[in-house]
Amino acid sequence: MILLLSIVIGFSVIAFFPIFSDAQSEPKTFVTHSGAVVQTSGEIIDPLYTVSTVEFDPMEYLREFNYGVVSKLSDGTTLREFTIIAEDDKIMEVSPGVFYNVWTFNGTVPGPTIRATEGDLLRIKFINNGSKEHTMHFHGIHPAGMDGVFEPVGGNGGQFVYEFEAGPVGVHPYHCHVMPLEEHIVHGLYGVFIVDPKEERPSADEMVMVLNGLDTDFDTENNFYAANTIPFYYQHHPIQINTNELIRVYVVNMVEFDPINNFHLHGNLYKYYPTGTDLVPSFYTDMITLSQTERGIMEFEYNFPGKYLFHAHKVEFSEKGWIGIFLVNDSSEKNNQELDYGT
Ligand SMILES: [Cu+2]
Repeated sequence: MILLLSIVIGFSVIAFFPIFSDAQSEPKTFVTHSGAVVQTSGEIIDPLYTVSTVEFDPMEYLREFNYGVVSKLSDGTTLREFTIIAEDDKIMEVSPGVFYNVWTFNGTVPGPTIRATEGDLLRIKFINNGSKEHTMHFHGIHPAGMDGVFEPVGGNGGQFVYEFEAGPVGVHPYHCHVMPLEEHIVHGLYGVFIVDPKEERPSADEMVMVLNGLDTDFDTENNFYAANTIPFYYQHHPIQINTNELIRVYVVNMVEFDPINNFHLHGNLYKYYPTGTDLVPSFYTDMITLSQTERGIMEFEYNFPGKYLFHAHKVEFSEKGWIGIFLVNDSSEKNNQELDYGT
């Protein structure tokens, strides 16, 4: 009996040794599903329940463009400087009661929309405050050493400066390119990079939609889908636009695990510029299908006011969150109202 007991104790010590061996590290606070606050200095493989949370407002993200700190070089070139900080220990409540460990660029998923004009010089100071190695890999044209693949940036403050000329014109993704790549992308290390043509596109109400999926149980299948991270957000908070006003949507598909995604617009058709590299549209359609990191620019305007859905026509995706509404306000009515108020 004593022998058996000592075997059991011995086994327990071996089994739990990895936890106790880390006991000298800082205690961390976690919140369980029932709301209990737990402290442990043990190793947490995936810190789902840390109290360090991030907030994300899809309505703010939608029309927010980061042009960087702008200056001129002696040869007249525009220099745009950005600071991007990666972290990988935060959680976000992506849907009521659903907490997800997000890995972020500048605290959000997606990261900031970086915007420049073709030919500008971009200087991006990348700081990795995560615990794992991360990088920034931009789609587009740049030297090999700026590709963010073979230059992993160490965690806990590692730094790298990416410097390259903005190009080609279009809409491109950027994302971390550290292996396992799927893991680094699905946790949220991606964002949009817009390169404007030197001769500006016509003025429009512009917005960015990143189509993404959330694998909240880590089984390499998405449990939720969204435009801009929060499932059903734009259905509950319709995007307000005006009749007879040009709308330009920069759309990027970052869904992993599923081979395709798509974008269907109701009550209208849009001009579609694949990758945004051409100034002449390739299609006039109400439906595009996108594979991983495929992207483009959509342009349309509504003549009739009212509520119009937009969603994945892969219905499973729309039923799991990738659906929204454009609330089209009658711009002539608005003008009339303004006139009425004035008299
Ligand atoms: Cu990474």
